[in-house]
Amino acid sequence: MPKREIVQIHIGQAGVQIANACWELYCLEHGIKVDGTLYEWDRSDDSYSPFFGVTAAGRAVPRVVMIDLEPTVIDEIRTGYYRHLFHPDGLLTGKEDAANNYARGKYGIGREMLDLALDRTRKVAEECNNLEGFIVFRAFGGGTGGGFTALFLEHLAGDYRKRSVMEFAVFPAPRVSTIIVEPYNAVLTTNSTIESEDVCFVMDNEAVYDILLRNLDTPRPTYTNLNRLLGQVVSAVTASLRFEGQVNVDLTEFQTNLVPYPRIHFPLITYAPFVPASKAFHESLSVAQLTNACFEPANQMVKCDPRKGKYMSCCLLYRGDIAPTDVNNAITSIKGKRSIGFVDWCPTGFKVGINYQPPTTVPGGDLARTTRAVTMLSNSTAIREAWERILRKYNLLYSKRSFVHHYVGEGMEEGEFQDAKEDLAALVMDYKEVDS
Ligand SMILES: Nc1nc2c(ncn2[C@@H]2O[C@H](COP(=O)(O)OP(=O)(O)OP(=O)(O)O)[C@@H](O)[C@H]2O)c(=O)[nH]1
Ligand SMILES: [Mg+2]
Repeated sequence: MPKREIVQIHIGQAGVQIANACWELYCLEHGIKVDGTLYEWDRSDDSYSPFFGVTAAGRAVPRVVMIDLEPTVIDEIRTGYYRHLFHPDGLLTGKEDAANNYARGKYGIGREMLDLALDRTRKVAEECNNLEGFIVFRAFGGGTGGGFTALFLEHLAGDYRKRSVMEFAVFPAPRVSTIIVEPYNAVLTTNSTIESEDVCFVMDNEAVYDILLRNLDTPRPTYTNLNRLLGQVVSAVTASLRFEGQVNVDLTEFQTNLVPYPRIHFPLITYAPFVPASKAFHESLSVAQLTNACFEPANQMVKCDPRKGKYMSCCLLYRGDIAPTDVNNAITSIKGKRSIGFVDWCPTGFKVGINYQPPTTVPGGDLARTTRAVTMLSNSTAIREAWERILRKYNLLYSKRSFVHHYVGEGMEEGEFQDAKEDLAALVMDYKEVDS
C-alpha cells in the first residue's frame, strides 16, 4: 500500500534549527545526498516517500515549509551545506522578528506572513496523493514560535479539518531562560493552540541539556547538540511512518492510543539508550534494560517526576534487532512494578511498535551507533508539574501587569491574558481529575 504523506512545518528559530538536525538525519537514514540525489536508486524502497517527493530527474525534495519572521536563521539554510536539498519556495522569511513578543507574532507583523505561509503549505500539500497530516516544530517561548504559530495553526486547522496536526515543541525550561516573558508566550500559545492541534510532544532544553552533559559526556552542549538529540527522537517517532516494521503505527493511531481526552494531548518522550560515542563498542543492552530505562526520569525530555503521576497510556517504539517475545516479557515485568502506576481505568495501556531498521547516527554526533533503541511516548499526569510551574511564573508576572503594555501595544486585548491563565488552570485541573 502506498504510504501516506506528511508535511513538516518549522517555525521560528528553534523550529528551523531543529529542521537542520531532523532533515540531516532523514537524509542519512534514506541514503539521500545533500543535493537530494539518492545514493542507490532502488525503486522498491520507497521508505522516504512520506517525507520526500521525487522529481522527474530522480531528486528527493523534502515536503517542508520553514517560516521565520526574520531572515538570519533561514539564510543559514539557504547558504549552508543543505542549500540544494530544500525547495527555495518552501523557505519563508520576513524582515523583522517578533521580538520575543507573542502578540507581535500573532497580531502585529506576523499577520503579514500568514497568507504566504498558508499558500506555500497548500502548495506542498497539493503535491501529496493522500496527505496524512502535518508535523509542526517550534518553541512555545518565542514571539514567532508562540505567536505566529498560534495564528497559523488556527487557519491550518480550519483548512484541513480532517488531517492530523502533530507538534514537537520546545517547552520553557524550569530554571534557565533567555527570555523574561517566556511564561507569557508559552501560556498564551497553549491557550490558543490547544484546540487546533491533535497531539503535542513537549521537550525542555534543560532536560535535554542534562542528558547530554550526564549521559553523553558532552562538556558544553550547544543548540546543535541539543537539536541533534531531538532529531533522533523525532526520527524514532516517525520511523514507523516510513519503514516497514512488524507493527506499524500511523499518525492517527498515535492519537487514538495516546490521547484519551482531546485536551490531554501532551505526551512525554523518553529515549534509551543514551550511549556516548566514545563507548560505542562496549555497551550492549537487553530489551528489558532498554524498556526499564524508559521509566527513568533522567531519560525524559521534560523535567518532571513520572513517579508522582499516573500513566494513561504508553507507546513503546522499538528499533533494530528486537524480538517480540522479549518485549512482551519486559512489559509484563514493568506491569508488576509498584513504582510505575497506571490510572485504574486503563490498567494495561501499552502499545508496541517494532521497526527492524536500527537507529542511524550522525557522524561526529554525541550518540553512539547501537543496534537497538526504544522511544517511549507516554501520556502521564506527571507533566502537570511542568504546567503548574509555568503557570506560577505567569501569575507572578501578571499579578504586577508587568510587560503587558508590549502585548496590548501590538493589538492584543488584555482579556486574552486572563483567559489564557484560566484555561491553563483548567488544564491543570483536568490532569488532577484524571489522577484522582
Ligand atoms: N532546542 C532548541 N531550542 C532553541 C533553539 N533556538 C532557540 N531555542 C529556544 O527557543 C526559545 C525561544 O524561541 P525562538 O525560537 O528563539 O524564538 P522565535 O520563534 O524565533 O521568535 P522571535 O525571535 O521572538 O520572533 C527559548 O526557550 C530558546 O531556548 C534551538 O536551536 N534548539
Ligand atoms: Mg527568532
